[in-house]
Amino acid sequence: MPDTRIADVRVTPIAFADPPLLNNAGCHQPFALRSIIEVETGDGTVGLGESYGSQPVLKALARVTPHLTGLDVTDLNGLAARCRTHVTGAMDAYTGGERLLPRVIAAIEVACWDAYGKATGRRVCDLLGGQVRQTVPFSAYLFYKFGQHADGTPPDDWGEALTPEGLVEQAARMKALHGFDAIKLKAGVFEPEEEIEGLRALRDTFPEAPLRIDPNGGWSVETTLKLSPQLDGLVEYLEDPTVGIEGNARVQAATDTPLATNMYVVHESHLPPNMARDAFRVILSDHHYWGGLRASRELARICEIWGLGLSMHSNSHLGISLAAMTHLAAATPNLTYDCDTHYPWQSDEVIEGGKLAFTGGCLAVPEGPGLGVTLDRAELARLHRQYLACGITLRDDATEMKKHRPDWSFARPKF
Ligand code: GKR
Ligand code: MG
Repeated sequence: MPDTRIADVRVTPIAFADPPLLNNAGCHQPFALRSIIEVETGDGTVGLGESYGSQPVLKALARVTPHLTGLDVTDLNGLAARCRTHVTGAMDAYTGGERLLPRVIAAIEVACWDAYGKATGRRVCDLLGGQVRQTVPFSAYLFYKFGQHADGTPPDDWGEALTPEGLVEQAARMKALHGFDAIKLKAGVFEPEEEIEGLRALRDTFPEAPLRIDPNGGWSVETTLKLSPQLDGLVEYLEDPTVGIEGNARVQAATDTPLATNMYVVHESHLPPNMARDAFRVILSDHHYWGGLRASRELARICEIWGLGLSMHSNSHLGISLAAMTHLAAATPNLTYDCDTHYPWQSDEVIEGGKLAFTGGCLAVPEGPGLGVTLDRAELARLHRQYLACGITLRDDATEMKKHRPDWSFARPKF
């Protein structure tokens, strides 16, 4: 029997290059932050996790990790209890307004699953209940974007995309490179009519592609009610058009197009009010903030019972997160839409063998035990140096946007 008790937990903050992508909150900074988690067991097995890299999450992880020694990697209840004890005090420090505890549990939990899989020769999707699909479909995630960062960093090779033509070009490239079927447009940036014009251009060019639009709560209820007839039949779902459960319930009552969310149903406490108000009919789950892979499987079951659609949200991320998302999706029977991923926007990588490759818009479950990926230690060290050098410790899209457009100001809803 392998010794699967935790002997050591290491957390390494990293920064990787990120293009100037636009959203309702502003513009992406030149570097995005992540943390790489290594859980080492008594027999020397190392399990991997990838999570947020902002200061509050790093601080909370630093509080918890010294207290995990001796815990079995299969004892997820024990992990949650220890995190609960040690994260509470740090919560006040988390200014993002997001819940820290499920993020911290998730960060370590994924590495525990990987360690257990590696120690026993099992894949994580098998441990999660068994593989129900050979490959996992992902969507082309389009962003309006500037051609270059404000700091003068050399331009990326995607170029500027601020018009319908720019979006079509971006989608064509994304499809040619990765074969994605569904297309998601990150919106809430320009006047909604302009963004819908972009969607129509995508529809004209890709008549078969399922489309989605995500203004991140950037539209008022009134604006959304006015525009939603134009979206009926054009999009497969409308993602977080306006703010909050109440506002979105008003929109959902007026349209047959399902509303989806990764903003307002992000914790179990949001599920009952969502069901009571029939606000969102699709949950875009994310194991990084739902408390990990086990909690995400439970969420999937809840969605199945209550007749909610289910797919996956993403943030800027690297290959360990993508591998975890793929194992989870492969073991989730009721995945009803193609998953989101920012992965094509990232050129840096922290796993051996470089970037994972999509085929026909889908990713096969990485081969091998656990998550099926291993750390490229030289790249980890380089991205950690990049973290130390870049000086970014918190994601701040608003400040970044003001460097490009000094008159810009944040508002949600904005239009
Ligand atoms: O990367 O700019 C972005 C996205 O807007 C991200 O922050 C969102 O969390 O992808 C996400 C979403 O679907 O809302
Ligand atoms: Mg979203």
